[in-house]
Amino acid sequence: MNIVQFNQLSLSEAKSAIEACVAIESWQLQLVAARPFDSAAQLLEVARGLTDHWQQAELLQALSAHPRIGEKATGSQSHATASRSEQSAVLSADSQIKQQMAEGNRAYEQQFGRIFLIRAKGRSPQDILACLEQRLNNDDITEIQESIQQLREITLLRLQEIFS
Ligand code: 2AL
Repeated sequence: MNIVQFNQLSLSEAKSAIEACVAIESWQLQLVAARPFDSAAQLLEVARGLTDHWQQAELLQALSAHPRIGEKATGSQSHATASRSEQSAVLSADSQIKQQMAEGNRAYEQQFGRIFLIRAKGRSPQDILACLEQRLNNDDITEIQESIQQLREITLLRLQEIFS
């Protein structure tokens, strides 16, 4: 989609166009309300600014739409399609790495009470596993901030993809 088309959509059409980026309705509504944009670059800058205040509540909302790392999202909704594409390297990794990831996910969820989130695009399965093991050493506050940063990266990459 180009930015002129996005500017001209109705509110609900524009919200639908970007809702796969992140399951935080306030972010979707604020971004749509900030139209018109002069360029895709300006849209991305505004979109990034709207993530600045994200805290634990926003993280928990967004996690509901993310499969575990190493688990294939099901369905044809656009966020599931995006997830399958981001996780394609992980989903085709060898069974030993997948097994280690499943164990890491279990340890992470036991420790923090929510799922492990990482921007998978551009990372190898080995990198992801190393990050998972390293992040198990974080305290909860550090780990919330780290997860929010990963969520920002996923969100903005998805947005960039829509307007590329
Ligand atoms: C995901 C996902 O679905 N896409 C991505 O980059 N990371 N999931 C996750 N648990 O980290």
